[in-house]
Amino acid sequence: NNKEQTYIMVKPDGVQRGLVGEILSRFEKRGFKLVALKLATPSKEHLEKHYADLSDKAFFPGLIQYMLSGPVVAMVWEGLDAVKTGRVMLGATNPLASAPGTIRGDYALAVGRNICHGSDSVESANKEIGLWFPEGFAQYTLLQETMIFE
Ligand code: DAT
Ligand code: MG
Repeated sequence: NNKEQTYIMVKPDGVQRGLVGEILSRFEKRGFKLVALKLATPSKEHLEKHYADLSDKAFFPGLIQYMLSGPVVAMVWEGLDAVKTGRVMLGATNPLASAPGTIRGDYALAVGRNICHGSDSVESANKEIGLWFPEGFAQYTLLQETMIFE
């Protein structure tokens, strides 16, 4: 089956605005399994690795500065099509284009303050999970799994 893991992060603005519980709750209620979670204060070098693909963009320094402005909540969610569905739940990168009902479409306005991050492919999910959770994480069975997955 297409059970995947995706890296989801509440950015500093999401933490400051008290949206951690709301974002967690949306993934929980959708039926995804929480497999890793921590509050983190990453270094500049760590964030530059996370956003390495964007290093030649004009907004890159501002992006790194914003990401350094406070703690983030790092998490890994597992379930059917978790990468693509996670992106749908976040909404478009620019909140002005995010549909209402998505996290960004409900809570954000500016592309440089868009509250949350989600992996854009299975390949980048694996890379990001390795970067943010080098310690690994425990596996467990979600007891309600037979009610969520066929
Ligand atoms: P996403 O976060 O939806 O995967 P991305 O990987 O293209 O989007 O960019 C990473 C982050 O960089 C994005 O969440 C916000 C910021 N960003 C992207 N495009 C931007 C732009 N044109 N101006 C300012 N910040 C931008
Ligand atoms: Mg991205």
